[in-house]
Amino acid sequence: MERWKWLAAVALTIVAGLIVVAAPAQSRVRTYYIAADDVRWNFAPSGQDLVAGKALPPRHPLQLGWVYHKAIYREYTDATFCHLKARGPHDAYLGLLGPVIRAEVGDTIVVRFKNNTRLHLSVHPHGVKYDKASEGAPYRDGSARREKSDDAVPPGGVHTYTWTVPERAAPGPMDPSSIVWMYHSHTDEVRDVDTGPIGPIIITRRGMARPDGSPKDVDVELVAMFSQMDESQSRMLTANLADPVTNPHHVAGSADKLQNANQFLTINGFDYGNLPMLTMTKGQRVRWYLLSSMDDNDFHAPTWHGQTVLYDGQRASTLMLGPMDMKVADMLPDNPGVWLFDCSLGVHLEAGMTARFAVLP
Ligand SMILES: [Cu+2]
Repeated sequence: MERWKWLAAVALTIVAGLIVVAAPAQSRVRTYYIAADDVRWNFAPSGQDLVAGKALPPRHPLQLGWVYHKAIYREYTDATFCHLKARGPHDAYLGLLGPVIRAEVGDTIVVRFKNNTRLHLSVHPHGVKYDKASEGAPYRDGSARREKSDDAVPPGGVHTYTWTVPERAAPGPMDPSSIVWMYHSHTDEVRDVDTGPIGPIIITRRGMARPDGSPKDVDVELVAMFSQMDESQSRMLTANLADPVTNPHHVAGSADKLQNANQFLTINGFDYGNLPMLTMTKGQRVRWYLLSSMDDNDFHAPTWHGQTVLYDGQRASTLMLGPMDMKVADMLPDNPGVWLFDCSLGVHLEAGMTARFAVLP
């Protein structure tokens, strides 16, 4: 072999080797089939205050009740959207949150979205990278007509959103091995979230994910969204007023008149301890993903009794969330028992922003 050919062969081998080493271990395309569905949602399905062990507070004369139509994101098994992906008992606590979308850095997330409601809705993510056809938000951004169909998917419509997960969507140097972002409808930003469609995206550091995307160094992951649901601002208010199931007392009035009596301070859509008991075992590595939504009252102070958490390298029992906040706290439960998990803002606490978690021995 001529000397130049031999050198070229060696150089090519080295370059190919470098490409193999530099490539992500196993970049995946993770596809989710998510529909927005109209469901009747009960903020307190037990009919009781399960933390205080007593009846729910009496209904205000202008309060419709505890059940409202909401548009929520639900996961289906495939593109036919015929079969709902059932949530296991361990995931029931996610309540009205949409499916947990997961990815490892380097992956691509594809959301095939179907709108089964009567409203125009979209899917807008935080953190991950998208182009204008996958942003899910209408505004004057100079985008072309063909890049607009993601902005507001009509009733019965479908749209495919594609998001990549570059390093800037990943846990930063001070973050733990995974972090949380949100996705939500953004056709009418504040009122969409009062209507219901919102969910978590969990991104795991490259090399730290199990095949399903969850972080290898965590045993239990819990997502908790602290949210004021203002049903007077919901885009389903008219439907709620008209439905005898959601309006059995025939309440009537404008959104302004109904506002104070129809606001709910919820964790994952549950009030007064109705969030299914969160369960963990002493010594497990537990990661809490804490979210808040975007109403005027969405300042929250999630507080754990009986244990502590590590947040941002600091030990804490209470954190502060502002609107659309997304925080991660790690817990090593060492204290078996049933413990309070609530919002420490007095007015929220009194409005039933309370839940419990159990640490098994
Ligand atoms: Cu609060």
